[in-house]
Amino acid sequence: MTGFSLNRRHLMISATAVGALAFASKTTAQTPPPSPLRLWYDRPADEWVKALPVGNGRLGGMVFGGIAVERVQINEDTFYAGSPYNPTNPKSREGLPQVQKLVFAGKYAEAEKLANQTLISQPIKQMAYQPVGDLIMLFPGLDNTSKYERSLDLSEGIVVTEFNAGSTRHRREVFVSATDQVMVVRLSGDKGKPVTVDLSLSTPQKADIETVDGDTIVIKGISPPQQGIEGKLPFELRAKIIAPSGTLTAREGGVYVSGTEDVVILISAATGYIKYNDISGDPAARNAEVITKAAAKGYAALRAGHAADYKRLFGRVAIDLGSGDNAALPTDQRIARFNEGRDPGLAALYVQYGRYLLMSSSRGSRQPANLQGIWNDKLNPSWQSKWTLNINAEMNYWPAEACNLHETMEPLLCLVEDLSETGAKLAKDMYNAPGWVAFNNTDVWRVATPPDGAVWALWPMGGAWLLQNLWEPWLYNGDVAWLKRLYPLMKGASEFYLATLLKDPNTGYMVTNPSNSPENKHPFGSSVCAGPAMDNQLLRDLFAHTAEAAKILKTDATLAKACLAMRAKLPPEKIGKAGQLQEWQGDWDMEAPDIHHRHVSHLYALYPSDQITVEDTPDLAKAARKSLEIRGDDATGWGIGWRINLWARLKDGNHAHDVIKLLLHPRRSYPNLFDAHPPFQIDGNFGGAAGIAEMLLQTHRGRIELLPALPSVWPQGSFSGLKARGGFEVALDWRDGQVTQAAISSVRGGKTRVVWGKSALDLTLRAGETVTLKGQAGKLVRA
Ligand code: FUC
Repeated sequence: MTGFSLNRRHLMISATAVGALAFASKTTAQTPPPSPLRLWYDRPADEWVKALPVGNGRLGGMVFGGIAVERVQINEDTFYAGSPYNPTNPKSREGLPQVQKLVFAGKYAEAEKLANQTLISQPIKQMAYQPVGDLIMLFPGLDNTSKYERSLDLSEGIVVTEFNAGSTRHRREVFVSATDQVMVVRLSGDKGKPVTVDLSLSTPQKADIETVDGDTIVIKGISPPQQGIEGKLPFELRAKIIAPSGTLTAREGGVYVSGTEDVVILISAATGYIKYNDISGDPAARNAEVITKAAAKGYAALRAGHAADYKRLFGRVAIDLGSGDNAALPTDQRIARFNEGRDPGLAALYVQYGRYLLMSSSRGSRQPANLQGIWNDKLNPSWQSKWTLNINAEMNYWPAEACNLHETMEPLLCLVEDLSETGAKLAKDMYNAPGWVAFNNTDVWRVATPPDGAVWALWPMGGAWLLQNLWEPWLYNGDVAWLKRLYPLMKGASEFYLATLLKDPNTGYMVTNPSNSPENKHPFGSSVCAGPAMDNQLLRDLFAHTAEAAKILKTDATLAKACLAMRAKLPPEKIGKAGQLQEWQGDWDMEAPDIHHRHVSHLYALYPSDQITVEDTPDLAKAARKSLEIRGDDATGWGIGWRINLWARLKDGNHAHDVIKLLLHPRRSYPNLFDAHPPFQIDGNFGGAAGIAEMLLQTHRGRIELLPALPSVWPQGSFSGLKARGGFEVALDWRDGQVTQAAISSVRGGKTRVVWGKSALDLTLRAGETVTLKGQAGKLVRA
């Protein structure tokens, strides 16, 4: 056994060298037939945002597809800087009433200043998500390469790199199995041609590297310190090399393999994280167990297990929006040319890629998809690559139910369960209130306090919004076990707001104070305010849902009554002087410093909530449309993603498609189709995927509306497997913009109204029943 330490500088240098070498070999492309479910490229990735992601919800990889030098960058979803900590500002109990007084007196800038001193977290920043390391593969003697192609096949969940070198066709596969919790890399040459490769692991972390048993490379370390919080979380990355017909030569931190027909590398990463307040796990034992079991299973069984599990989830949905001339191009070129209008299939691929990313970054663990899903190569990623709760974490889950991936919701529920514990302590310490509260951000240590600065983070509604997300699975699936788990969290949040809402001396309504309309400055030198429209909308949902859940579960009648009574005292929506939906209690929108702000928080009522609809509240819908027009279409990636959903809810498919064109553009989509905030932030992928689905099917308010916002550029197409609230699934075909056939299946039996344009049909279905409808002269009829 050999063991030695590498310092961070060494490892950084080796990673840079890898980047430079990836392009060393010359390539010629071969053009594969277009496939609606493939991302593919004719050259290796020379940047991280060109590499292709793999993941099982917990363990993630970015595959570069290099020829002479290949790199798989690796993440594990619990690996964050620091260790358990509580950053509650010790002055918060004392500062809060003073800040509240200043806000009600209209002294907003003073309130913000005092809040920064007394309410904002210490340390001010939260802990950053960390990369674990890299698998580096050096292949000597690969000259004269041709017919290069690397791809991610979404129907299989596998990244494949293939090319010819001399007379050998090389094939490299990477996937991460959720069944076996292991990353699998297989390197092979065709016709039994031998493969030679020098394998090593590296890490940008301070760590020890050793090679054990002649075939296993191990990196061990602890999380880095940050913001004065000590790094204490142990991590381990382990790779076992299996090459039965070859020779393995072990060296410090690496293994040289020669003369083998194929090499399989099994990779596992783990940390000591068990819960936000418990890091006593043993990553080495976990990795050893995973790898021993995987090795005993063998490559063929691992791949078959992955395929079966992956297809069970991914295969539920199909979407066809038509094909076009550009569909056969490599994916980066499709993005660059999407605005030519000759590639409707790329929008369908965007939905399916969103589904792929969600199932690859949110399952089998307590960590939901963070700002980058699970993929991050930086020690100091933007916004710490954690969870921002004033849009980003919620947006990640917009496609989860509609696009038939309920399993991905579980980690979000776990996060909120944790936050209800840390947030209960904060409610007590800061407000002396019952229940729980979470502000604008959280990290793996489940911090609930407001970080960064009051202008961004002094928004006590993070929990309320997350609970709206978690209410959706109940609406879609009607699973009482889910509701029973959710209800105590809703109850705790409601109790907090019942105890802390204040009577606004200026209006008499009950309001949050202090708060902000996420990150948007009003005209009075701050964002800090009382009772912004979004808070009232969130509270209307929370109180109504809590009361409804209490009724269903036959419990807490008094609390339910109190919720509904408080709901009636919240400020109503107001229409301002420009005809817009007011963002604040005062008619301040048109004087705000940035009327094109990326956040559209006051439009929460239109989407994701259904408090405003074109049918039921037409005046408010008109005002929301005005607000959206004033804001404009262009924004950050997620800002665009939200706007697609909003235009879909306004039933304006052509406008929604104009916004899609902004997203499917190199400004907002990297070559690997990752969303560009910029920088990479995954929320836009999920918001965009949900928005496209929302254009095809809307299912709020007891209706299933077919093609509610179909743009003229998708005259024909089909989908199947999209879910409808109430426990239904929908399949649909359309031609010339007209429904040809629709199939509505009920999972648990129930009533619904199916709507297409002005035509509607009321249906009552038995559990397991499918009703087929067709479109006839603009009307829906039973087939
Ligand atoms: C919110 C947004 C930013 C960014 C950050 C992670 O603060 O306002 O645009 O997405 O989250």
